[in-house]
Amino acid sequence: MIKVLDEIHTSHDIKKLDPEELERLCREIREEILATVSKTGGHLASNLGVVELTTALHYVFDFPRDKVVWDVGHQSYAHKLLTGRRDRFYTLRQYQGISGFPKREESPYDAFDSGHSGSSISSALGMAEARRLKGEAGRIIAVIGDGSMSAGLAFEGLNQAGHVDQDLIVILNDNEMSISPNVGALSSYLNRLMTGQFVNRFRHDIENFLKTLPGIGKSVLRFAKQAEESLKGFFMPGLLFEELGMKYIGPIDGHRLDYLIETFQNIKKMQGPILVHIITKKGKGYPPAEMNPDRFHGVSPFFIETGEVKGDSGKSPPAYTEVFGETLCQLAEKNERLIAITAAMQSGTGLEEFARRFPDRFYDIGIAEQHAVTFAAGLALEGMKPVVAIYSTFLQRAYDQVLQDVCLQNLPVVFALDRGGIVGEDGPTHHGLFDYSYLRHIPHLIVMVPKDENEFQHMIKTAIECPMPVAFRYPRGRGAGVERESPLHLIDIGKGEVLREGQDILLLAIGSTVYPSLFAAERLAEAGIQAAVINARFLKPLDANLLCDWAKKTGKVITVEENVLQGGFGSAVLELFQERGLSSIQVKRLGIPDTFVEHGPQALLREKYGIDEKGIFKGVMEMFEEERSESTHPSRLKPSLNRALLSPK
Ligand SMILES: Cc1ncc(C[n+]2csc(CCOP(=O)(O)OP(=O)(O)O)c2C)c(N)n1
Repeated sequence: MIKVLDEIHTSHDIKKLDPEELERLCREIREEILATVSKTGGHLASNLGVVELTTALHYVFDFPRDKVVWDVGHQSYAHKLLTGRRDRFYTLRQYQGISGFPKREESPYDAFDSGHSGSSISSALGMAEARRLKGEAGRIIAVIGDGSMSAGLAFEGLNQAGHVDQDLIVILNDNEMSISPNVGALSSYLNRLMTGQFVNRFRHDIENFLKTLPGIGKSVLRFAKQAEESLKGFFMPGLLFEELGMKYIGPIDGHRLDYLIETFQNIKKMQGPILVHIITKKGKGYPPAEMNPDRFHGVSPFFIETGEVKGDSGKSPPAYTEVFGETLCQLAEKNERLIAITAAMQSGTGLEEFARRFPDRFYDIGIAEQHAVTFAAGLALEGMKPVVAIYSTFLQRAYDQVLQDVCLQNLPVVFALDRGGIVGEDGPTHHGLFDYSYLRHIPHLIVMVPKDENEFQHMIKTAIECPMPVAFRYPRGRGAGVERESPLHLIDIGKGEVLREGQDILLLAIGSTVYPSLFAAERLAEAGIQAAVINARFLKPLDANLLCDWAKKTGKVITVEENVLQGGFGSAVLELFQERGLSSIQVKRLGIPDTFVEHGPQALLREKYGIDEKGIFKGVMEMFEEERSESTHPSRLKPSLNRALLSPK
């Protein structure tokens, strides 16, 4: 049987479908997403939850003249399937394939590049304002989840949207989930709207209260009953949004295509800022994802029949995230002041066990990274030891709080930066390639980077016991497979380690580039080049004496880092050499050039950017070749000879 989806090449083709065909289309989209994500991995549950919403939007609105901005963008797969990318959908998240997030360069239907939560309302409002200023028509729609709505940025957008009274449609996709169940006051508020219990509970509480008042209680209660209708009116669903200046519509069943279409057709004719509250189920249509939406939020390739992840033998070395979670629990047993904070990434940062064992000392504060950091500052000020566990890419949002609220006051907050470096298939919005550069220059802050899981656990202990702000940064993926020593011990702050001696060149590595540098050094030895290898361990403070002594011994240095070169580890080494009068040392820096790194497998991208064993080997060989060719170049000949060559005959 021919699929309806086969006939959809642009958004306009959907408009020709009848209700029965639209329902079939939704089923086919779900099948296609499930079949693809089971092979490629990706954000399954969120996408299955918005199939009807996406279909209804494309049926009613005229994209790309109208625009839809997907918040985070992890739920845009159905949108991609309906906008001419079905043929390439099998390449989802693959190197040079379709991105897992909206990308303007990929399609004119992708209105805004996203990946981080909470930006949709602000960007959509900006577009709507621009349309007004240019006198152009077209509706702008922001689709935002209840989790992302807790981001400060989303509130900042709402605040302006209600105020400027601009035509803007905000669709609040409420599935009661962030990655884990959603938390916070906004989430409880939405919950009450959904169940309708808000009005009832409020009335019940008031009645009980009034009955307790001697004498006057009963008459007030009578009055209150008369006023019940107006009370109800006052506590109408959506009051919060109405107060912010939005027209509130909902809650609407987000899996009823007919309701959605009718609602969108109506609001298309309305003006001003409108908030449509829809209720959806994360993972809709695939029972394993419906039952475990957090496990299927972002998932590796899996077997559709069982939901089991493919190729996970469980025998590999532990992931850094696991080592972090385990070590933190171990330390928390002995330190009652140790507190863990996550911004809606409880499982992603390995804190599930901590949350279970130390519920009083665990805070999931929602998608609110800025708040996480300043909240930690307050805790530290009162003598607690807060650990903010956060992905490197998401701490970008809280740069000012790290600087202003923590480091300026030298407060002993610990930043556990997971997913540092290249993260792989999530791509440019998620690579943690900027943290060396955005942390290195902040006074008081110590920055550590482990080479393996053993060093990592000792670093965690070191950070917890340090009376200053400390960040440690570790990669996505598994450790090196080394033994983890017990008991944990402290690492000397600012001390690197020489892992290999050699007189020809110094390889200065940090974090994930240490082992590849060691392996490259072994290959170089076979080629007759003796390379020394130093594990810097500390990005800040650098082990200045050790680095300079060895640089003087070899005269040649290659720095290797999984970070952008601008302002990173290599830059720090160059600054050090300049300060110490070692400018004559030949330095080559390997790292990420001035670009945003695309999505693709970690190993492939590390190879592409020359920071794996092969790239380091090549970098050294080129340095020696350049030197050889330079030593025979005319400009390198003795000045007198050089002048003679240049002087006219
Ligand atoms: C600033 C930021 N912090 C954290 C994340 C990680 N993250 C991706 S999706 C998500 C949950 C979003 O929940 P919601 O908006 O309700 O969408 P749903 O997945 O439930 O559809 C989180 C925490 C992010 N993308 N951006």
